[in-house]
Amino acid sequence: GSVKSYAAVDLGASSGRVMVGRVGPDSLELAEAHRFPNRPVRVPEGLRWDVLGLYAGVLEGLRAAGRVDSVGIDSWAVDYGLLDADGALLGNPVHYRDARTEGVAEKVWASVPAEELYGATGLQYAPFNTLYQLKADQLTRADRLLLIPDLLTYWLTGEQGTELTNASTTQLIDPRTRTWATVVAQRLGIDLELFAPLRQPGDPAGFLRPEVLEETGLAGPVPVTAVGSHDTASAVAAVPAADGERFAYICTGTWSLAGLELDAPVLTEESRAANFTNELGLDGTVRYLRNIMGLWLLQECLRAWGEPDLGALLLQASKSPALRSVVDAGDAAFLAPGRMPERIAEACRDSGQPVPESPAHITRCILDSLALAHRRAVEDAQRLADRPVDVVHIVGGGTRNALLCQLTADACGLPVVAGPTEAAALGNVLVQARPHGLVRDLADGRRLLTRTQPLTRYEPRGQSARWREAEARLAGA
Ligand code: LFR
Repeated sequence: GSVKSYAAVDLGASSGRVMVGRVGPDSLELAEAHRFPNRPVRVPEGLRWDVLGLYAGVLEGLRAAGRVDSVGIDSWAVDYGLLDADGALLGNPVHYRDARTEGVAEKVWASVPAEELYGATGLQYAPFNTLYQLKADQLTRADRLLLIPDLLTYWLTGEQGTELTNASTTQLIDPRTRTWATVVAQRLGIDLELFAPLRQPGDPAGFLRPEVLEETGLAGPVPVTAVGSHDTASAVAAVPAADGERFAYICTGTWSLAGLELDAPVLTEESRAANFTNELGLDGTVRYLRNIMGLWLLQECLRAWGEPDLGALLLQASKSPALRSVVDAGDAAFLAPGRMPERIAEACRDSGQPVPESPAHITRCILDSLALAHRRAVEDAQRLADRPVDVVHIVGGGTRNALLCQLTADACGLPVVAGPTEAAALGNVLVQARPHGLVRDLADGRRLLTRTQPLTRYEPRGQSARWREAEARLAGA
């Protein structure tokens, strides 16, 4: 028939899921086949991903998904597995929150100054960019590096590649030419032969191996399609913007990724100083955005508090005094796990603000701070790219948090359109539907989303003076 089914594997920092998207000429439905936790593991040598556990979850999900016309995988960015000459994995992939990259960037900048690196790669500074991780690793036995989605694709199909949107987070891609930054790599002594050839979203990535078919009970052949394998690239592809709409987006989840979709990178010194990144999106686009700590701040507090009921906590937070204390939710000081309520309290104390004590007050502080960081990112992006917007789209897990959406509308002084929640999986599905002629391009996919996905609109409540005051308070701190 004309309706096709796609399995979208979407791996986030705290959970993985296999979703089944059914796409027809004028229909798009998404259902969950399997969801599993993603628990980073702390061993004596540091923080590691349980990548075999994730792969087992993927196989279980494919079994639950049943007959599909193709499979696509996206995940968080920057991390990778190293393989030996026989293609065997050398150790567990290191978690981007691991401390081994401390001080590495400074050493890299001694060879290629930060300004030059930004001019060549357009990537924000983050201690975990693949480039810095590579410089912290022992590579002597490594023959090949595969980014996480490419590693899982390799295990499914036996074929190796490096998908472009995720490759753009390595700091080894030139966002103008959309290929390897060979000069930078050379100057830093990084052998680009370590990487498998680049693959574009929409490219075929092989077929499920016979052993995988057997384990999942699927009948072959089942093709795997390269999608925007960086979860944020897939999520941005699923921003339900109307034709011609001038929009900013915020992809919410463990992180908030806030910015604009552009057709060319912004590589100015001002942009570097503001720590905006130029990651690559679908169809020649650039994801011009800033990383904000996101709901990680709340997730870590919930963990510290023994996982209380979130709904009740958010209700209390909504009744707590607004903007009493705010912290800089863009601050890399919040990157590492542990002691989050204390760290937030300390940040408030150090900046001379009231110290939030109760979980409700700390939660309110986090949500106010996130909304404020959203406001700053949306404003900075418009100014730095010279591209004004009329609306902010929020996609991802944070769309379930009505308070965060409303506060973001208030802080930005712009209407917020919230949804879809499973944006990354939808963006993944929409790319898989392209080879079947069901979706032509980004705009076509977005038309389908606006027609089929439930969206919630939040109007700003006209309190811009209060947000300006909070912003000034933070800047003065
Ligand atoms: C979001 C995300 C961000 C990236 C961070 C680390 O899931 O992919 O885009 O900066 O995780 O990989």
